[in-house]
Amino acid sequence: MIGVNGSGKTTTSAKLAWKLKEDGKTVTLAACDTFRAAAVEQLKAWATRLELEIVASHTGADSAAVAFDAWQAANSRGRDYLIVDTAGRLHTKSNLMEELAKIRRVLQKNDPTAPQHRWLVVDGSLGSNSIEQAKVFHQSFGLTGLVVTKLDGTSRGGALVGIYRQLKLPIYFLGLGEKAEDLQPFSIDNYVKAIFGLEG
Ligand SMILES: Nc1nc2c(ncn2[C@@H]2O[C@H](COP(=O)(O)OP(=O)(O)OP(=O)(O)O)[C@@H](O)[C@H]2O)c(=O)[nH]1
Ligand SMILES: [Mg+2]
Repeated sequence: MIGVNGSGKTTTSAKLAWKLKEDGKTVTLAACDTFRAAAVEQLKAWATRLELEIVASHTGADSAAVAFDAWQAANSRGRDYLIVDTAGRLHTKSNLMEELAKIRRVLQKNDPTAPQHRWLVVDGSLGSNSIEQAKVFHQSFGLTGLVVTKLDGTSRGGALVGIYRQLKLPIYFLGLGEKAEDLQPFSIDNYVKAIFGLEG
């Protein structure tokens, strides 16, 4: 999970892990935001509340080392998914972008195809600003998809059309609130129906 500060990465990581678990999959979370104070605690709190497995170190630890350990733990326990939460970063800050590349390299040491998905978490209430950010992340990391969050507010959904048209990346999930169950698989049919006020 990657994206700019506050876009919803940590919340989405927890929501997604919970959804997968509800679907009968086994999931490990990796707390790789070792940059922002309290970020590790935030994901740990989700993990405790939702009874999710988590691999975490402390603030200031090497995020790539956490990713490495988490991969090893998930693999040795035979887990289906490893979800890596990362620190919020501006696409213009090259040292932080380099840190993401390092996390990726370290995962690839274990599995050359990892991370199989690179999802950008985008705040859907920010409009065209998020499209520019997404383009840079896409150039750097080859995104495989998007999660668009905060679509429960008043700005509901209009931005999605622009994001979809310009980036041509699949939108996998929508964030529709702050609770675990507020993550909805994206479907164009349901989206169009919602815009017209029809039943999804
Ligand atoms: N209303 C609403 N709030 C959301 C949604 N997703 C996340 N939030 C809230 O947005 C705030 C930031 O969410 P985080 O998950 O911490 O965002 P982040 O990208 O991990 O932030 P950093 O790690 O600081 O970059 C929190 O208060 C979340 O509860 C959503 O879909 N709807
Ligand atoms: Mg976070």
